Amino acid sequence: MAGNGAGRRSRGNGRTSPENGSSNGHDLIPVPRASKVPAQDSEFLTDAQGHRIEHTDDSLKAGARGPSLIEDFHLREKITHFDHERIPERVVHARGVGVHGVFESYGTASELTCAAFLQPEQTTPLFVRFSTVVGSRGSADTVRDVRGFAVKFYTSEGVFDLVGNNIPVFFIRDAIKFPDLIHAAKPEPDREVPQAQTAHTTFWDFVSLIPESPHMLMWAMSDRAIPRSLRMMEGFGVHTFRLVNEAGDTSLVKFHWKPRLGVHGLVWEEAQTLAGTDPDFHRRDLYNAIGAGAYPQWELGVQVFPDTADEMFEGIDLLDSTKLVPEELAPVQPVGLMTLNRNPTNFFAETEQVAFHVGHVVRGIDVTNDPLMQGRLFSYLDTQLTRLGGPNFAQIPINRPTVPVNDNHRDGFMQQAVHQGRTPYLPNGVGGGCPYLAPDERGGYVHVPQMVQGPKTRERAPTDDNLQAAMFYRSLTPVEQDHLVNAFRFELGKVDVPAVVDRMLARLADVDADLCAQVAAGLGLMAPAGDPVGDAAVSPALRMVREEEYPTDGRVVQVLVADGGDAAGVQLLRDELLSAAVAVHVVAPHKGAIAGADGLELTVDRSFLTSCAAECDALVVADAGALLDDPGVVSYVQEAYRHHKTVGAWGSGVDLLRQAGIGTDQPGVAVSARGATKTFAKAVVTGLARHRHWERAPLLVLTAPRAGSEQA
Ligand code: HDE
Repeated sequence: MAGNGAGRRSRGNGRTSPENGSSNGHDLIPVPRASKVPAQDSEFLTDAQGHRIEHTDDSLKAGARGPSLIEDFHLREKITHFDHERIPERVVHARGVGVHGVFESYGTASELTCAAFLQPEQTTPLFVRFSTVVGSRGSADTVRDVRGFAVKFYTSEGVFDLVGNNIPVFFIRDAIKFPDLIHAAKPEPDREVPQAQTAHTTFWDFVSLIPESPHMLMWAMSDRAIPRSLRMMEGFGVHTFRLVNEAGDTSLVKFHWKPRLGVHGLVWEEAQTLAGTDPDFHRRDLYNAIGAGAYPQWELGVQVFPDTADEMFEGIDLLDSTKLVPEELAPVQPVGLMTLNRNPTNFFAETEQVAFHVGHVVRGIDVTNDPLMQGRLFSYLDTQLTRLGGPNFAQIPINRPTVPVNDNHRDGFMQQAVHQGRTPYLPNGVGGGCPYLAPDERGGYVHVPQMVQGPKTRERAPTDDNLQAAMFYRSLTPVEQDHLVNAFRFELGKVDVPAVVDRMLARLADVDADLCAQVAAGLGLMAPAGDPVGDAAVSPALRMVREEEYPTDGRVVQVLVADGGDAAGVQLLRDELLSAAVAVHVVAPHKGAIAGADGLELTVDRSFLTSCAAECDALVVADAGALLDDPGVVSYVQEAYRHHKTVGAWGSGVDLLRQAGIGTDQPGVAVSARGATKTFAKAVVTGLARHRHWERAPLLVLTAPRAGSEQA
């Protein structure tokens, strides 16, 4: 017997629930077929009505050459269903990839919240969908964009969705501006270009007119917006949430996901190359890593703030989603571990149909008054009605809670349940008062009774919009700043209305004078004099580039080799790297297999035609004379080196490095005089653990004269 609280005793009115099920519950009478959606359980091909089909290659025709007959019900059903296979893509975050996983609670949040899944020793299944924001469903993975980081926890108290991004702040402070922002960022409506890009006039026109945008723009122009892998991104709940514990005490928190593999970006040139050579780069990377057992992990953590009447912390407005709280002021306290460990078996059923909603919260977690969050609370439910064709999307398998449901909702398009009984309403007497209301102590959701009052107004709270933008820029390492400057140059370089560029430079001048001067120099313009932020605190936690070593799980090493090369050496290297959870791709002039000098055959994973250096984290040139003659291979190796990757070689491979102008004494360059030894493999792994060797790149700083300065 399922659902409906059958067998539970109600509190309060003293009535017991009906022994044989309620008069209004789900599936109380066994319904053999209706509760099981027919899909693929016949050994014979059938039509949707279960009729076995004896022929599906030719339509029913009057004679072998037609015409086709309209009475061919199999033809009509097949084509009709095909015609309706697509659903509307998401209006934003259309391109995404989903994966299953599990969350293990450390129990450290139990003082803060009564949410069951955050109590000690709780394990909760979940589904994550990562996404880009601007592009269509078929767009490339590696475009410069914010990444969605949405997690659906199937908790023992119902579904909790943490619908976040990989950037902790947002472009706007009020949901009413969201349609404007997205209209400006999406392809321009007259010609529908460009695809999946913010590098165009209307985006910069809009954001340069929005006072609160500079902080988010810094993040969006940083390498955070071109992640190396979805496995190497932080995640943020962005808004402040309110937690409630069993005693009813509340605190304000911001959620953070910290990846075990560190936070790493591509370099811009790689991102662009990959968009052409492998538009599915991130999707493939995640799928392959999970398939290979290199399960990515993130720690969930919270920054905790006292729930004061003004909802401020250290002068920072906790209801303003364009602000973050530096981790130096409020450290992130770990509360659990997420492991992604299972790829979906059907993209449409799971990744495409999953429906997240900021309003899917569980007892112990409440929303706040942030005007951005409030708008989202409306939007997510609303958008699914169109996208998933009606109000019954919670019955789609990927969206179903794992707990019994008895919602009194009835009917609607695509209703899957065969409801029983006469009383889908409350209160009722005829149905025995079922389903019962759950008081707080039986898990009923209770909103925090926060006092809210104020005049009706369309005002916005006062804030400093440039301070944290300056903090972000000034907190970065020089190499990160350099990338950010170049991103602004690229994006503004694609704007075809000069007044928009001038206005954006003026905005940057109010953030940081050097930043503005460098961007202006790249555009061949004077830097306007602004009113830059004076002293801004610096937050080292905002840096991606750190003096750390990271796990190498799922990293990719390409080994270049040709016929007559040291196949045994490649095999040894591959075994050593595999034991460090590193994937090895053998790249050779042709597909199939190469014959080593030692007579050993080596299977080739990619030819030079089907791979590029942007797809690897490190590159090793094996002892293979034939490669030396190919100038294409020289530039292939140069590209990996130019992108600061670990590069290695042995035997004649070392000559190829020299030919490419790569000094073998440079950081992150591993060469071996004794072939592919274990020590050599170890040096490659050590290099990989650094992600990149930025110290190889001297920065060339180009600065424009400033208006009003002597140079001008
Ligand atoms: Fe979303 N957003 N959003 N958003 N958002 C959607 O919901 C919206 C915002 C985010 O993988 C839509 O199901 C408004 C912030 C993610 O399925 C839609 C506002 C953050 C995803 C919507 C925002 C997000 C969405 C489109 C301004 C980070 C993908 C399809 C207030 C905290 C979820 C859908 C998935 C998707 C509305 C701003 C994250 C239209 C109105 C801020 C990760 O409902």
